[in-house]
Amino acid sequence: MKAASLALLAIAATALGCSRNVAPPKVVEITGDDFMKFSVTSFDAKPGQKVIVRLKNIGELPKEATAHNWVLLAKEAYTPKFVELGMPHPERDYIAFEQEFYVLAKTKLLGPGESDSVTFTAPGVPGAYDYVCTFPEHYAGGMKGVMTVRQ
Ligand SMILES: [Cu+2]
Repeated sequence: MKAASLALLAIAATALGCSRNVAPPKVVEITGDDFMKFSVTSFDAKPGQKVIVRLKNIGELPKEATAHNWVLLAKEAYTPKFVELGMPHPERDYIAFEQEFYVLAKTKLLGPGESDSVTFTAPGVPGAYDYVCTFPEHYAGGMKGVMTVRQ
């Protein structure tokens, strides 16, 4: 998303916030590196809050060797199983078809230097929502985090 449209979004949301008491959008900047780590492993959001996650792959390894995405899962998902079932599906960014309904938001799979952002509405139900990188072995290597929804 372009900076100008993001600024407009922020202004619009702020105006909305004044009149309807809705939290302004939350922007979360996350990087992924060649060591299978997200720079942000936890953040909070309010129920129903608009959230913008921007992911950048700051690694240098070629995309075939290491790529990163950011995938937020429903609370009902069993995260290790979700990741495991996705591994045989590079053509689907390592997300199994039958598990896709657990995905609340996701970025593209990114090679070195690439970035992507995703805008979504935080769930209305408070609690802990896992996020992962689905590239094989990255979750096992620690490429994961938690978005906590609370008032
Ligand atoms: Cu990764």
